[in-house]
Amino acid sequence: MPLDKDSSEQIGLVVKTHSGFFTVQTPTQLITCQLRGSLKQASKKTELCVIGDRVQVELTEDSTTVQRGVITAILPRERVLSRVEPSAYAGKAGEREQVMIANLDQAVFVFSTTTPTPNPRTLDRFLIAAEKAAIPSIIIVANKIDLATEDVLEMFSIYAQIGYTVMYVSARNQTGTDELRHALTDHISIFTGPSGVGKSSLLNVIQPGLGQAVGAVSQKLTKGKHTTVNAELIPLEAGGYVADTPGIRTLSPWDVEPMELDAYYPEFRPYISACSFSDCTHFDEPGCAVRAAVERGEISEMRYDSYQRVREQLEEEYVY
Ligand SMILES: Nc1nc2c(ncn2[C@@H]2O[C@H](COP(=O)(O)OP(=O)(O)OP(=O)(O)O)[C@@H](O)[C@H]2O)c(=O)[nH]1
Ligand SMILES: [Mg+2]
Ligand SMILES: [Zn+2]
Repeated sequence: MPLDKDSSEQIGLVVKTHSGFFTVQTPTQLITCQLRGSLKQASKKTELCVIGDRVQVELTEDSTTVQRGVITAILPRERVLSRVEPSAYAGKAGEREQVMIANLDQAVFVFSTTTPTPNPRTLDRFLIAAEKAAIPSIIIVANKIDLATEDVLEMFSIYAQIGYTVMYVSARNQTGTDELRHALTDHISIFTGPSGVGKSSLLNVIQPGLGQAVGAVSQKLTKGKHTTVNAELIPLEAGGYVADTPGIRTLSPWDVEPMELDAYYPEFRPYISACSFSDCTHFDEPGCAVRAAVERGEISEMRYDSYQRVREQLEEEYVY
């Protein structure tokens, strides 16, 4: 009996990408796929297909070991988390969007209390990208709590005061890891943050037996060597998926205009409409309610300072 062509078409989830190949999870199997040529030509974007994409797959050859297929269509995305592709063009005309993951509903930004020392301005850039993308759930993870000092805890507490969920955990001591596992269950989350903060270590605790490679921080910092090389969506035993990703040094949020930046600092929002000028930059205009809130201690100086720096950078790069 001839094979019905339609029976070889399946819908699946892209769980891994590696130099032109895509691993697709269908309800019944894992398929190693390439993109149909016409799809590649249709778009000049760098990443046409990323982890989290739901795709239509046509099975090709059937061997006993590997099931292969061709991705014939990428279904519309609900949302994406993007950044400016780190390249020679970043900050210039010709810069490109790098989609880190599609269809996520939770972003988990993992930082460590020390080694490497957390940089709040780096964290703010992650948060801006997540606010811009309207990710329904954002979690800040402060890992290596076993090594924490008072001042670094104070820095993380500023984010809790703003209203972000901050989870204090230790992969080494397994502190807070049950809560983190619970928070991941039934979501599609990205685990991202700088290299060496312990993303893979945490996932190994959350799901024993996972065997994600873990590397020493000294190697990463001196040799710029990331232990995790490819982003990968990991199915959780309790339900849902989490993406382990290679550490990133900095994240420039994609497609944020200077004028809209204040909206991505949630604690500014209640004050913005009270500024005397509707297009207030909150730098030095008279009657600025945001600056007044900073002076009264209702907005943290650290966050206001970060806002100013990011805004200055956006103004430099923005073409009016
Ligand atoms: N003290 C302490 N060390 C930790 C903890 N979690 C991870 N580490 C160590 O931090 C180092 C980096 O851990 P990884 O899990 O490889 O970090 P990563 O964020 O996945 O790094 P990349 O894959 O390079 O992005 C390893 O030496 C871990 O043993 C923790 O809770 N406490
Ligand atoms: Mg890793
Ligand atoms: Zn203002």
